[in-house]
Amino acid sequence: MSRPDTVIPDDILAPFPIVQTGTIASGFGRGSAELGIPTANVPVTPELNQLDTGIYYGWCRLLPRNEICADKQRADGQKVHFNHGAKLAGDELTVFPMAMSIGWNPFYDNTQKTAEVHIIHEFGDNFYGADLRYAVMGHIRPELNYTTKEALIADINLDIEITKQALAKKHYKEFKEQL
Ligand code: RBF
Ligand code: MG
Repeated sequence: MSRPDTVIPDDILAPFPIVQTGTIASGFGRGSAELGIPTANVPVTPELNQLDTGIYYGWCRLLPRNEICADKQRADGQKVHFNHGAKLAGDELTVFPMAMSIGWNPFYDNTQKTAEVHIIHEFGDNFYGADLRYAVMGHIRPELNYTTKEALIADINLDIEITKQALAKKHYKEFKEQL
């Protein structure tokens, strides 16, 4: 299947917005290391499960959790430091646009459904274990498989551009203030 065009509606259409809060877990470590596109992995809630698997745009805000820092291990043994967002400061605590993937990552053949948020901002530090409050505002495209990593990266970059364009529209901008 090739990538279908994204239609950005002139209003916020049901079932959107879907507003959720979830604690950020560590994923496979592929987003940053392999793709250069870090993602915050959040729980697949029943509300997300009702959506078709695919790529979505929306708003999000990081909420530090008052918890003791701890190291956790990934499935591959790699250590991950959970600071629960203690290093976040200033504008890092404001609302950002996000491009979100919900599904099975066909390019990687995952056996578990995941929900991953790429926050469109460059952060100074990691924030594993922080909470993420987010609003899914609209649909971009279905999940696709790719023959190369570069093709996947190119499509994610296009998703990021579509997200910025969509959220610049009045009806979405207005919602930003509510998150
Ligand atoms: N993985 C896929 O296998 N197919 C996709 O079409 C796909 N689209 C994505 C779009 C966005 C905006 C993001 C953030 C991720 C996407 N991914 C996709 C998931 C990607 O493979 C995953 O983030 C990394 O493997 C890290 O877990
Ligand atoms: Mg991730």
